[in-house]
Amino acid sequence: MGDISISGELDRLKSESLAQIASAGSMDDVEKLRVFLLGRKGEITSRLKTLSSLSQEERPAAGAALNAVKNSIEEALSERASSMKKKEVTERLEREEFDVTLPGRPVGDGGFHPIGAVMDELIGIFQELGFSVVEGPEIETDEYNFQMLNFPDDHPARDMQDTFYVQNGARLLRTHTSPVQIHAMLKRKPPLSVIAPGRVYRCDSDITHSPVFHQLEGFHIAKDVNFGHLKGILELFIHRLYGKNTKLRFRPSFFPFTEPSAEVDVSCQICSGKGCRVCKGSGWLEILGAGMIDPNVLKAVGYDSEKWTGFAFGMGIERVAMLKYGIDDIRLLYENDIKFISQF
Ligand code: 2NM
Repeated sequence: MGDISISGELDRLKSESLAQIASAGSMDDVEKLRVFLLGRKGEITSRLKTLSSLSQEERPAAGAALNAVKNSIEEALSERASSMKKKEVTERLEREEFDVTLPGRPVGDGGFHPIGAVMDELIGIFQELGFSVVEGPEIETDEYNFQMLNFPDDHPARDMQDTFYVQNGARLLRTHTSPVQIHAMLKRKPPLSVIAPGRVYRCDSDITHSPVFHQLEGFHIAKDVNFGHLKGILELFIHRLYGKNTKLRFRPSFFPFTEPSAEVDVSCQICSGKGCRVCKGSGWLEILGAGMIDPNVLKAVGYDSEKWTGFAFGMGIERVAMLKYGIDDIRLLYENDIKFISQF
C-alpha cells in the first residue's frame, strides 16, 4: 500500500476500481467488489486508516481526496448493482414461462355456522313480532348481572364455580344476556319490546356444557301484560321456528327475575312426540325458560311496578341449533371443522 498523498496512486486506484465495477457481470460480482473496496479490510478503508500517520498539514487534503474516490466508487457500485438487478429480472422474465390459462387453486365452499344461522333466524322472527335488538358488554358488574335481576346475595349462581370473576372479583363475565336488558330498560322507557342475543360465560365444561355459549333473551313491558300474552308470543315463535304442528307445554319453574316462571317444552322434532332417543322417550324437548318479570326487577330500573307489567323469556342457542340439526355433541359446534360446517 503506497503513500496516499501521492495522488497518482489514488487516481490509479480509482480508475482500476471503476473499471472493475463496470465489468462486473452479476449482482454477486458487484457485492464481492463492494467488500473488496469498501469492506472492513477493503482497499479504501485501509487507506483511510493510514490518514492518522500523516502530518497535520497533509491530512485534510489527503482525507478529502480519499473521500472523493470513496464516493465515486460507492456511486458506481450502486449504479452497477441496479443495472445488474434489471438485467437479472429481464433475463428471468425471458427464461420463465407463465401459463395464464392454468386454472386457479380451488377454494372450498364455506357455510353458515349453525350457531350464527340459528341466531339470525331467531332474531328475524322476533324482529317481525316488533322486538328491537340490543347488544351490551360481556364484562359486567355484580349489580347488573345479579343484584338488579333480583338474585339474592347467597344465590348459588354467584358461586365461583358457576361465575367467572375477573379483576379480583370487581367484575365478572356475564352469565346471561339479562344485564343487557337491564341496560336497555334504563336507557329507554316502557312500553318496550327488546331481545338481547349474545355470548355468555359459565364456569362449566363437559359433553353438554361449554364455558362460552350463546343465548337469546327477550322481554316485553307494557300496561296489563299477562301470562296469556307470553304464551301467545312463544307459540307464534315456536310455530315459525319448528312449524305449525309443533305443540308447546308449560311446566311451572323458578327464576329469580320472573314470578310466576315456567319451562317450555316443544313436541320432539325427531319423532313428532312419539318418543325416541333424542327426547329420551318422553316426546318432549325443553327449549326455553320464561315468566312474568318480577316487580323487584321493574323497581330496580325505576319503573312503577303498579303501572307496568311484563314477560321475559330466554333460551340457549346451542340447544336450539342441536335440536334443529340433530347434533348430539356440543363440541362439534366449536371445532370449526369445515367438513362439519359445510353441511349447514
Ligand atoms: C330466562 C327465563 C326467564 C329473562 C328475564 C329478563 C329480564 F331482564 F327482563 F328480567 N331477561 N330474561 C328470563 C326469564 C330469562 O332464561 C332462561
